[in-house]
Amino acid sequence: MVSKNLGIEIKWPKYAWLNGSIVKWEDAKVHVFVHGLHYGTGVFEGIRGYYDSGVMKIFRLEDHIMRLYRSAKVILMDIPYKMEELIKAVKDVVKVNQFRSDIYIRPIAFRGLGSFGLRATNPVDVAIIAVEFGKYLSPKGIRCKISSWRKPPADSIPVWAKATGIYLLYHLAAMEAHLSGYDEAILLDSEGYVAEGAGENIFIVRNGELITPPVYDAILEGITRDTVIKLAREELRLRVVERRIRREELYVCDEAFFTGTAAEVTPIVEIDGRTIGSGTVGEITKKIMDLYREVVLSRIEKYRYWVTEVEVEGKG
Ligand code: PY5
Repeated sequence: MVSKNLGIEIKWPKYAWLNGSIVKWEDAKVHVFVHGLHYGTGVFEGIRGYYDSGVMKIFRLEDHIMRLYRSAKVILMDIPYKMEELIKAVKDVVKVNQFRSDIYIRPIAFRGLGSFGLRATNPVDVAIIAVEFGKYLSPKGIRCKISSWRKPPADSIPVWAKATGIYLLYHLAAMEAHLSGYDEAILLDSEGYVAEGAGENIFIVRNGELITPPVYDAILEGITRDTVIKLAREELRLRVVERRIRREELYVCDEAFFTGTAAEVTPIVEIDGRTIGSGTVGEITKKIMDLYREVVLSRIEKYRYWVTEVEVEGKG
């Protein structure tokens, strides 16, 4: 059907963390009958680690782990570890792999093996995977397409939870955009307002102001979104407004960009065939991209509390 694999190629790491222990990559396995595989009953996170001379700088680790627990609560799932245990597990898996470049960390918790059917509350399996990972989308600017796949209304599947089942929608949206020759999808909500990208929050710039959909809309409460709002207000003294955005407003804005752990701050230079601003990286977008880079590398004292440093230099 789709002949070309459009995914990201990954070099397998040496180890992962599964249900309480570090295991060899080849042994990080679960049974085909796990509940999460069949019904999407899982929650996950995406966290970045930036390699900087012998140290892995993990960005907003605690905030990501906290969101994992919030997502689990929404889908009625208890994670069988304390938050501190998972934070330590992330550090352990990063350390043991002795990475020498930037990484992406994927904690995941899902209902495992036990009984069958939609009322099953099977024991929860937890894994933490870390892989070498570079850029996700081009920092030179990307071309987007409004997806024909919509966000569900507020009384449907909970988009606030970063739950595995919901990502079928985003997979379909991203595939549609790619198969139509675009880099990424933008999803509208059930009323037709702009929600977010397939794996990113969205911002526009109009008359020097930043505008982004509010968290009560059908979006994920992004940690990069929160970072950018704070940096724009506190460091760049910009006005940031959280309000609904119409599709037409996207076409005529001065600048637009995505935020996300994988996407970081990615400029959007075209939407549905309309050039955004000058068609290159906007001035405010550039400032935010540069500032974000400084912050994740813990070069700015005030925001060092967001960065967890793990020594990865060792023998071997
Ligand atoms: N919206 C959606 C639907 C997302 O999947 C993500 C993160 C974001 C917004 C941004 O959230 P944050 O800034 O907290 O990362 N997406 C994942 C990521 O790690 C990738 C999923 C494929 O960036």
